[in-house]
Amino acid sequence: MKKLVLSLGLIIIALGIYLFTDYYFQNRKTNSHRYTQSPLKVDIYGKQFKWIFHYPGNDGFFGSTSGALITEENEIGLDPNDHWSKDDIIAYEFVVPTNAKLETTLTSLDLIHATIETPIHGKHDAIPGFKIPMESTTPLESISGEFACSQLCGKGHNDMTTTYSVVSYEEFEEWMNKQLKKRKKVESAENGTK
Ligand SMILES: [Cu+2]
Repeated sequence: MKKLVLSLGLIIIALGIYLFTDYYFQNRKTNSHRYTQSPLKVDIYGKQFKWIFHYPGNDGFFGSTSGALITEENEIGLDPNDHWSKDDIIAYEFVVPTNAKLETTLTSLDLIHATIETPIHGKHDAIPGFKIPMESTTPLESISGEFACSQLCGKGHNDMTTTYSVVSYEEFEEWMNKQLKKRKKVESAENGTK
């Protein structure tokens, strides 16, 4: 009887160690981070002849946008006075971390464009006046490639291409910070000339 209790105890301990290490290494392997839990949101805009990516920044909330605010410099009409816009990022390449829940919307600022299918985003039309929502999960491994327009949209159609990159969470954070610094620099230069 004593032996049975002892071996049962050992089995339970061994099982515990096995489950813990499995959980621990699984977590490390999949590189869990904030966007593993709550989705990273990106609003994607097509415009002759480029792609524009609006990230809500660290606070996770998009600053409001308005057609009335659209200028050559402020292409999506981001409201600089909305406090949610303070850390927003406008990028011209699609960068996401590995193993992230991703929620995107797709729209167009002029006529109909369309994305191509990539490992992070399906093929979809970008239609003016509509924000088409899409959900996906990004790959576990770093990967990059072309993000192009698949709708013949004018004479610059072939130039309407940029890149997508799936990078580690740390690299993604670094990229976000760099983009934000770039934006602040441009804004303070603009304010300086006013
Ligand atoms: Cu296009």
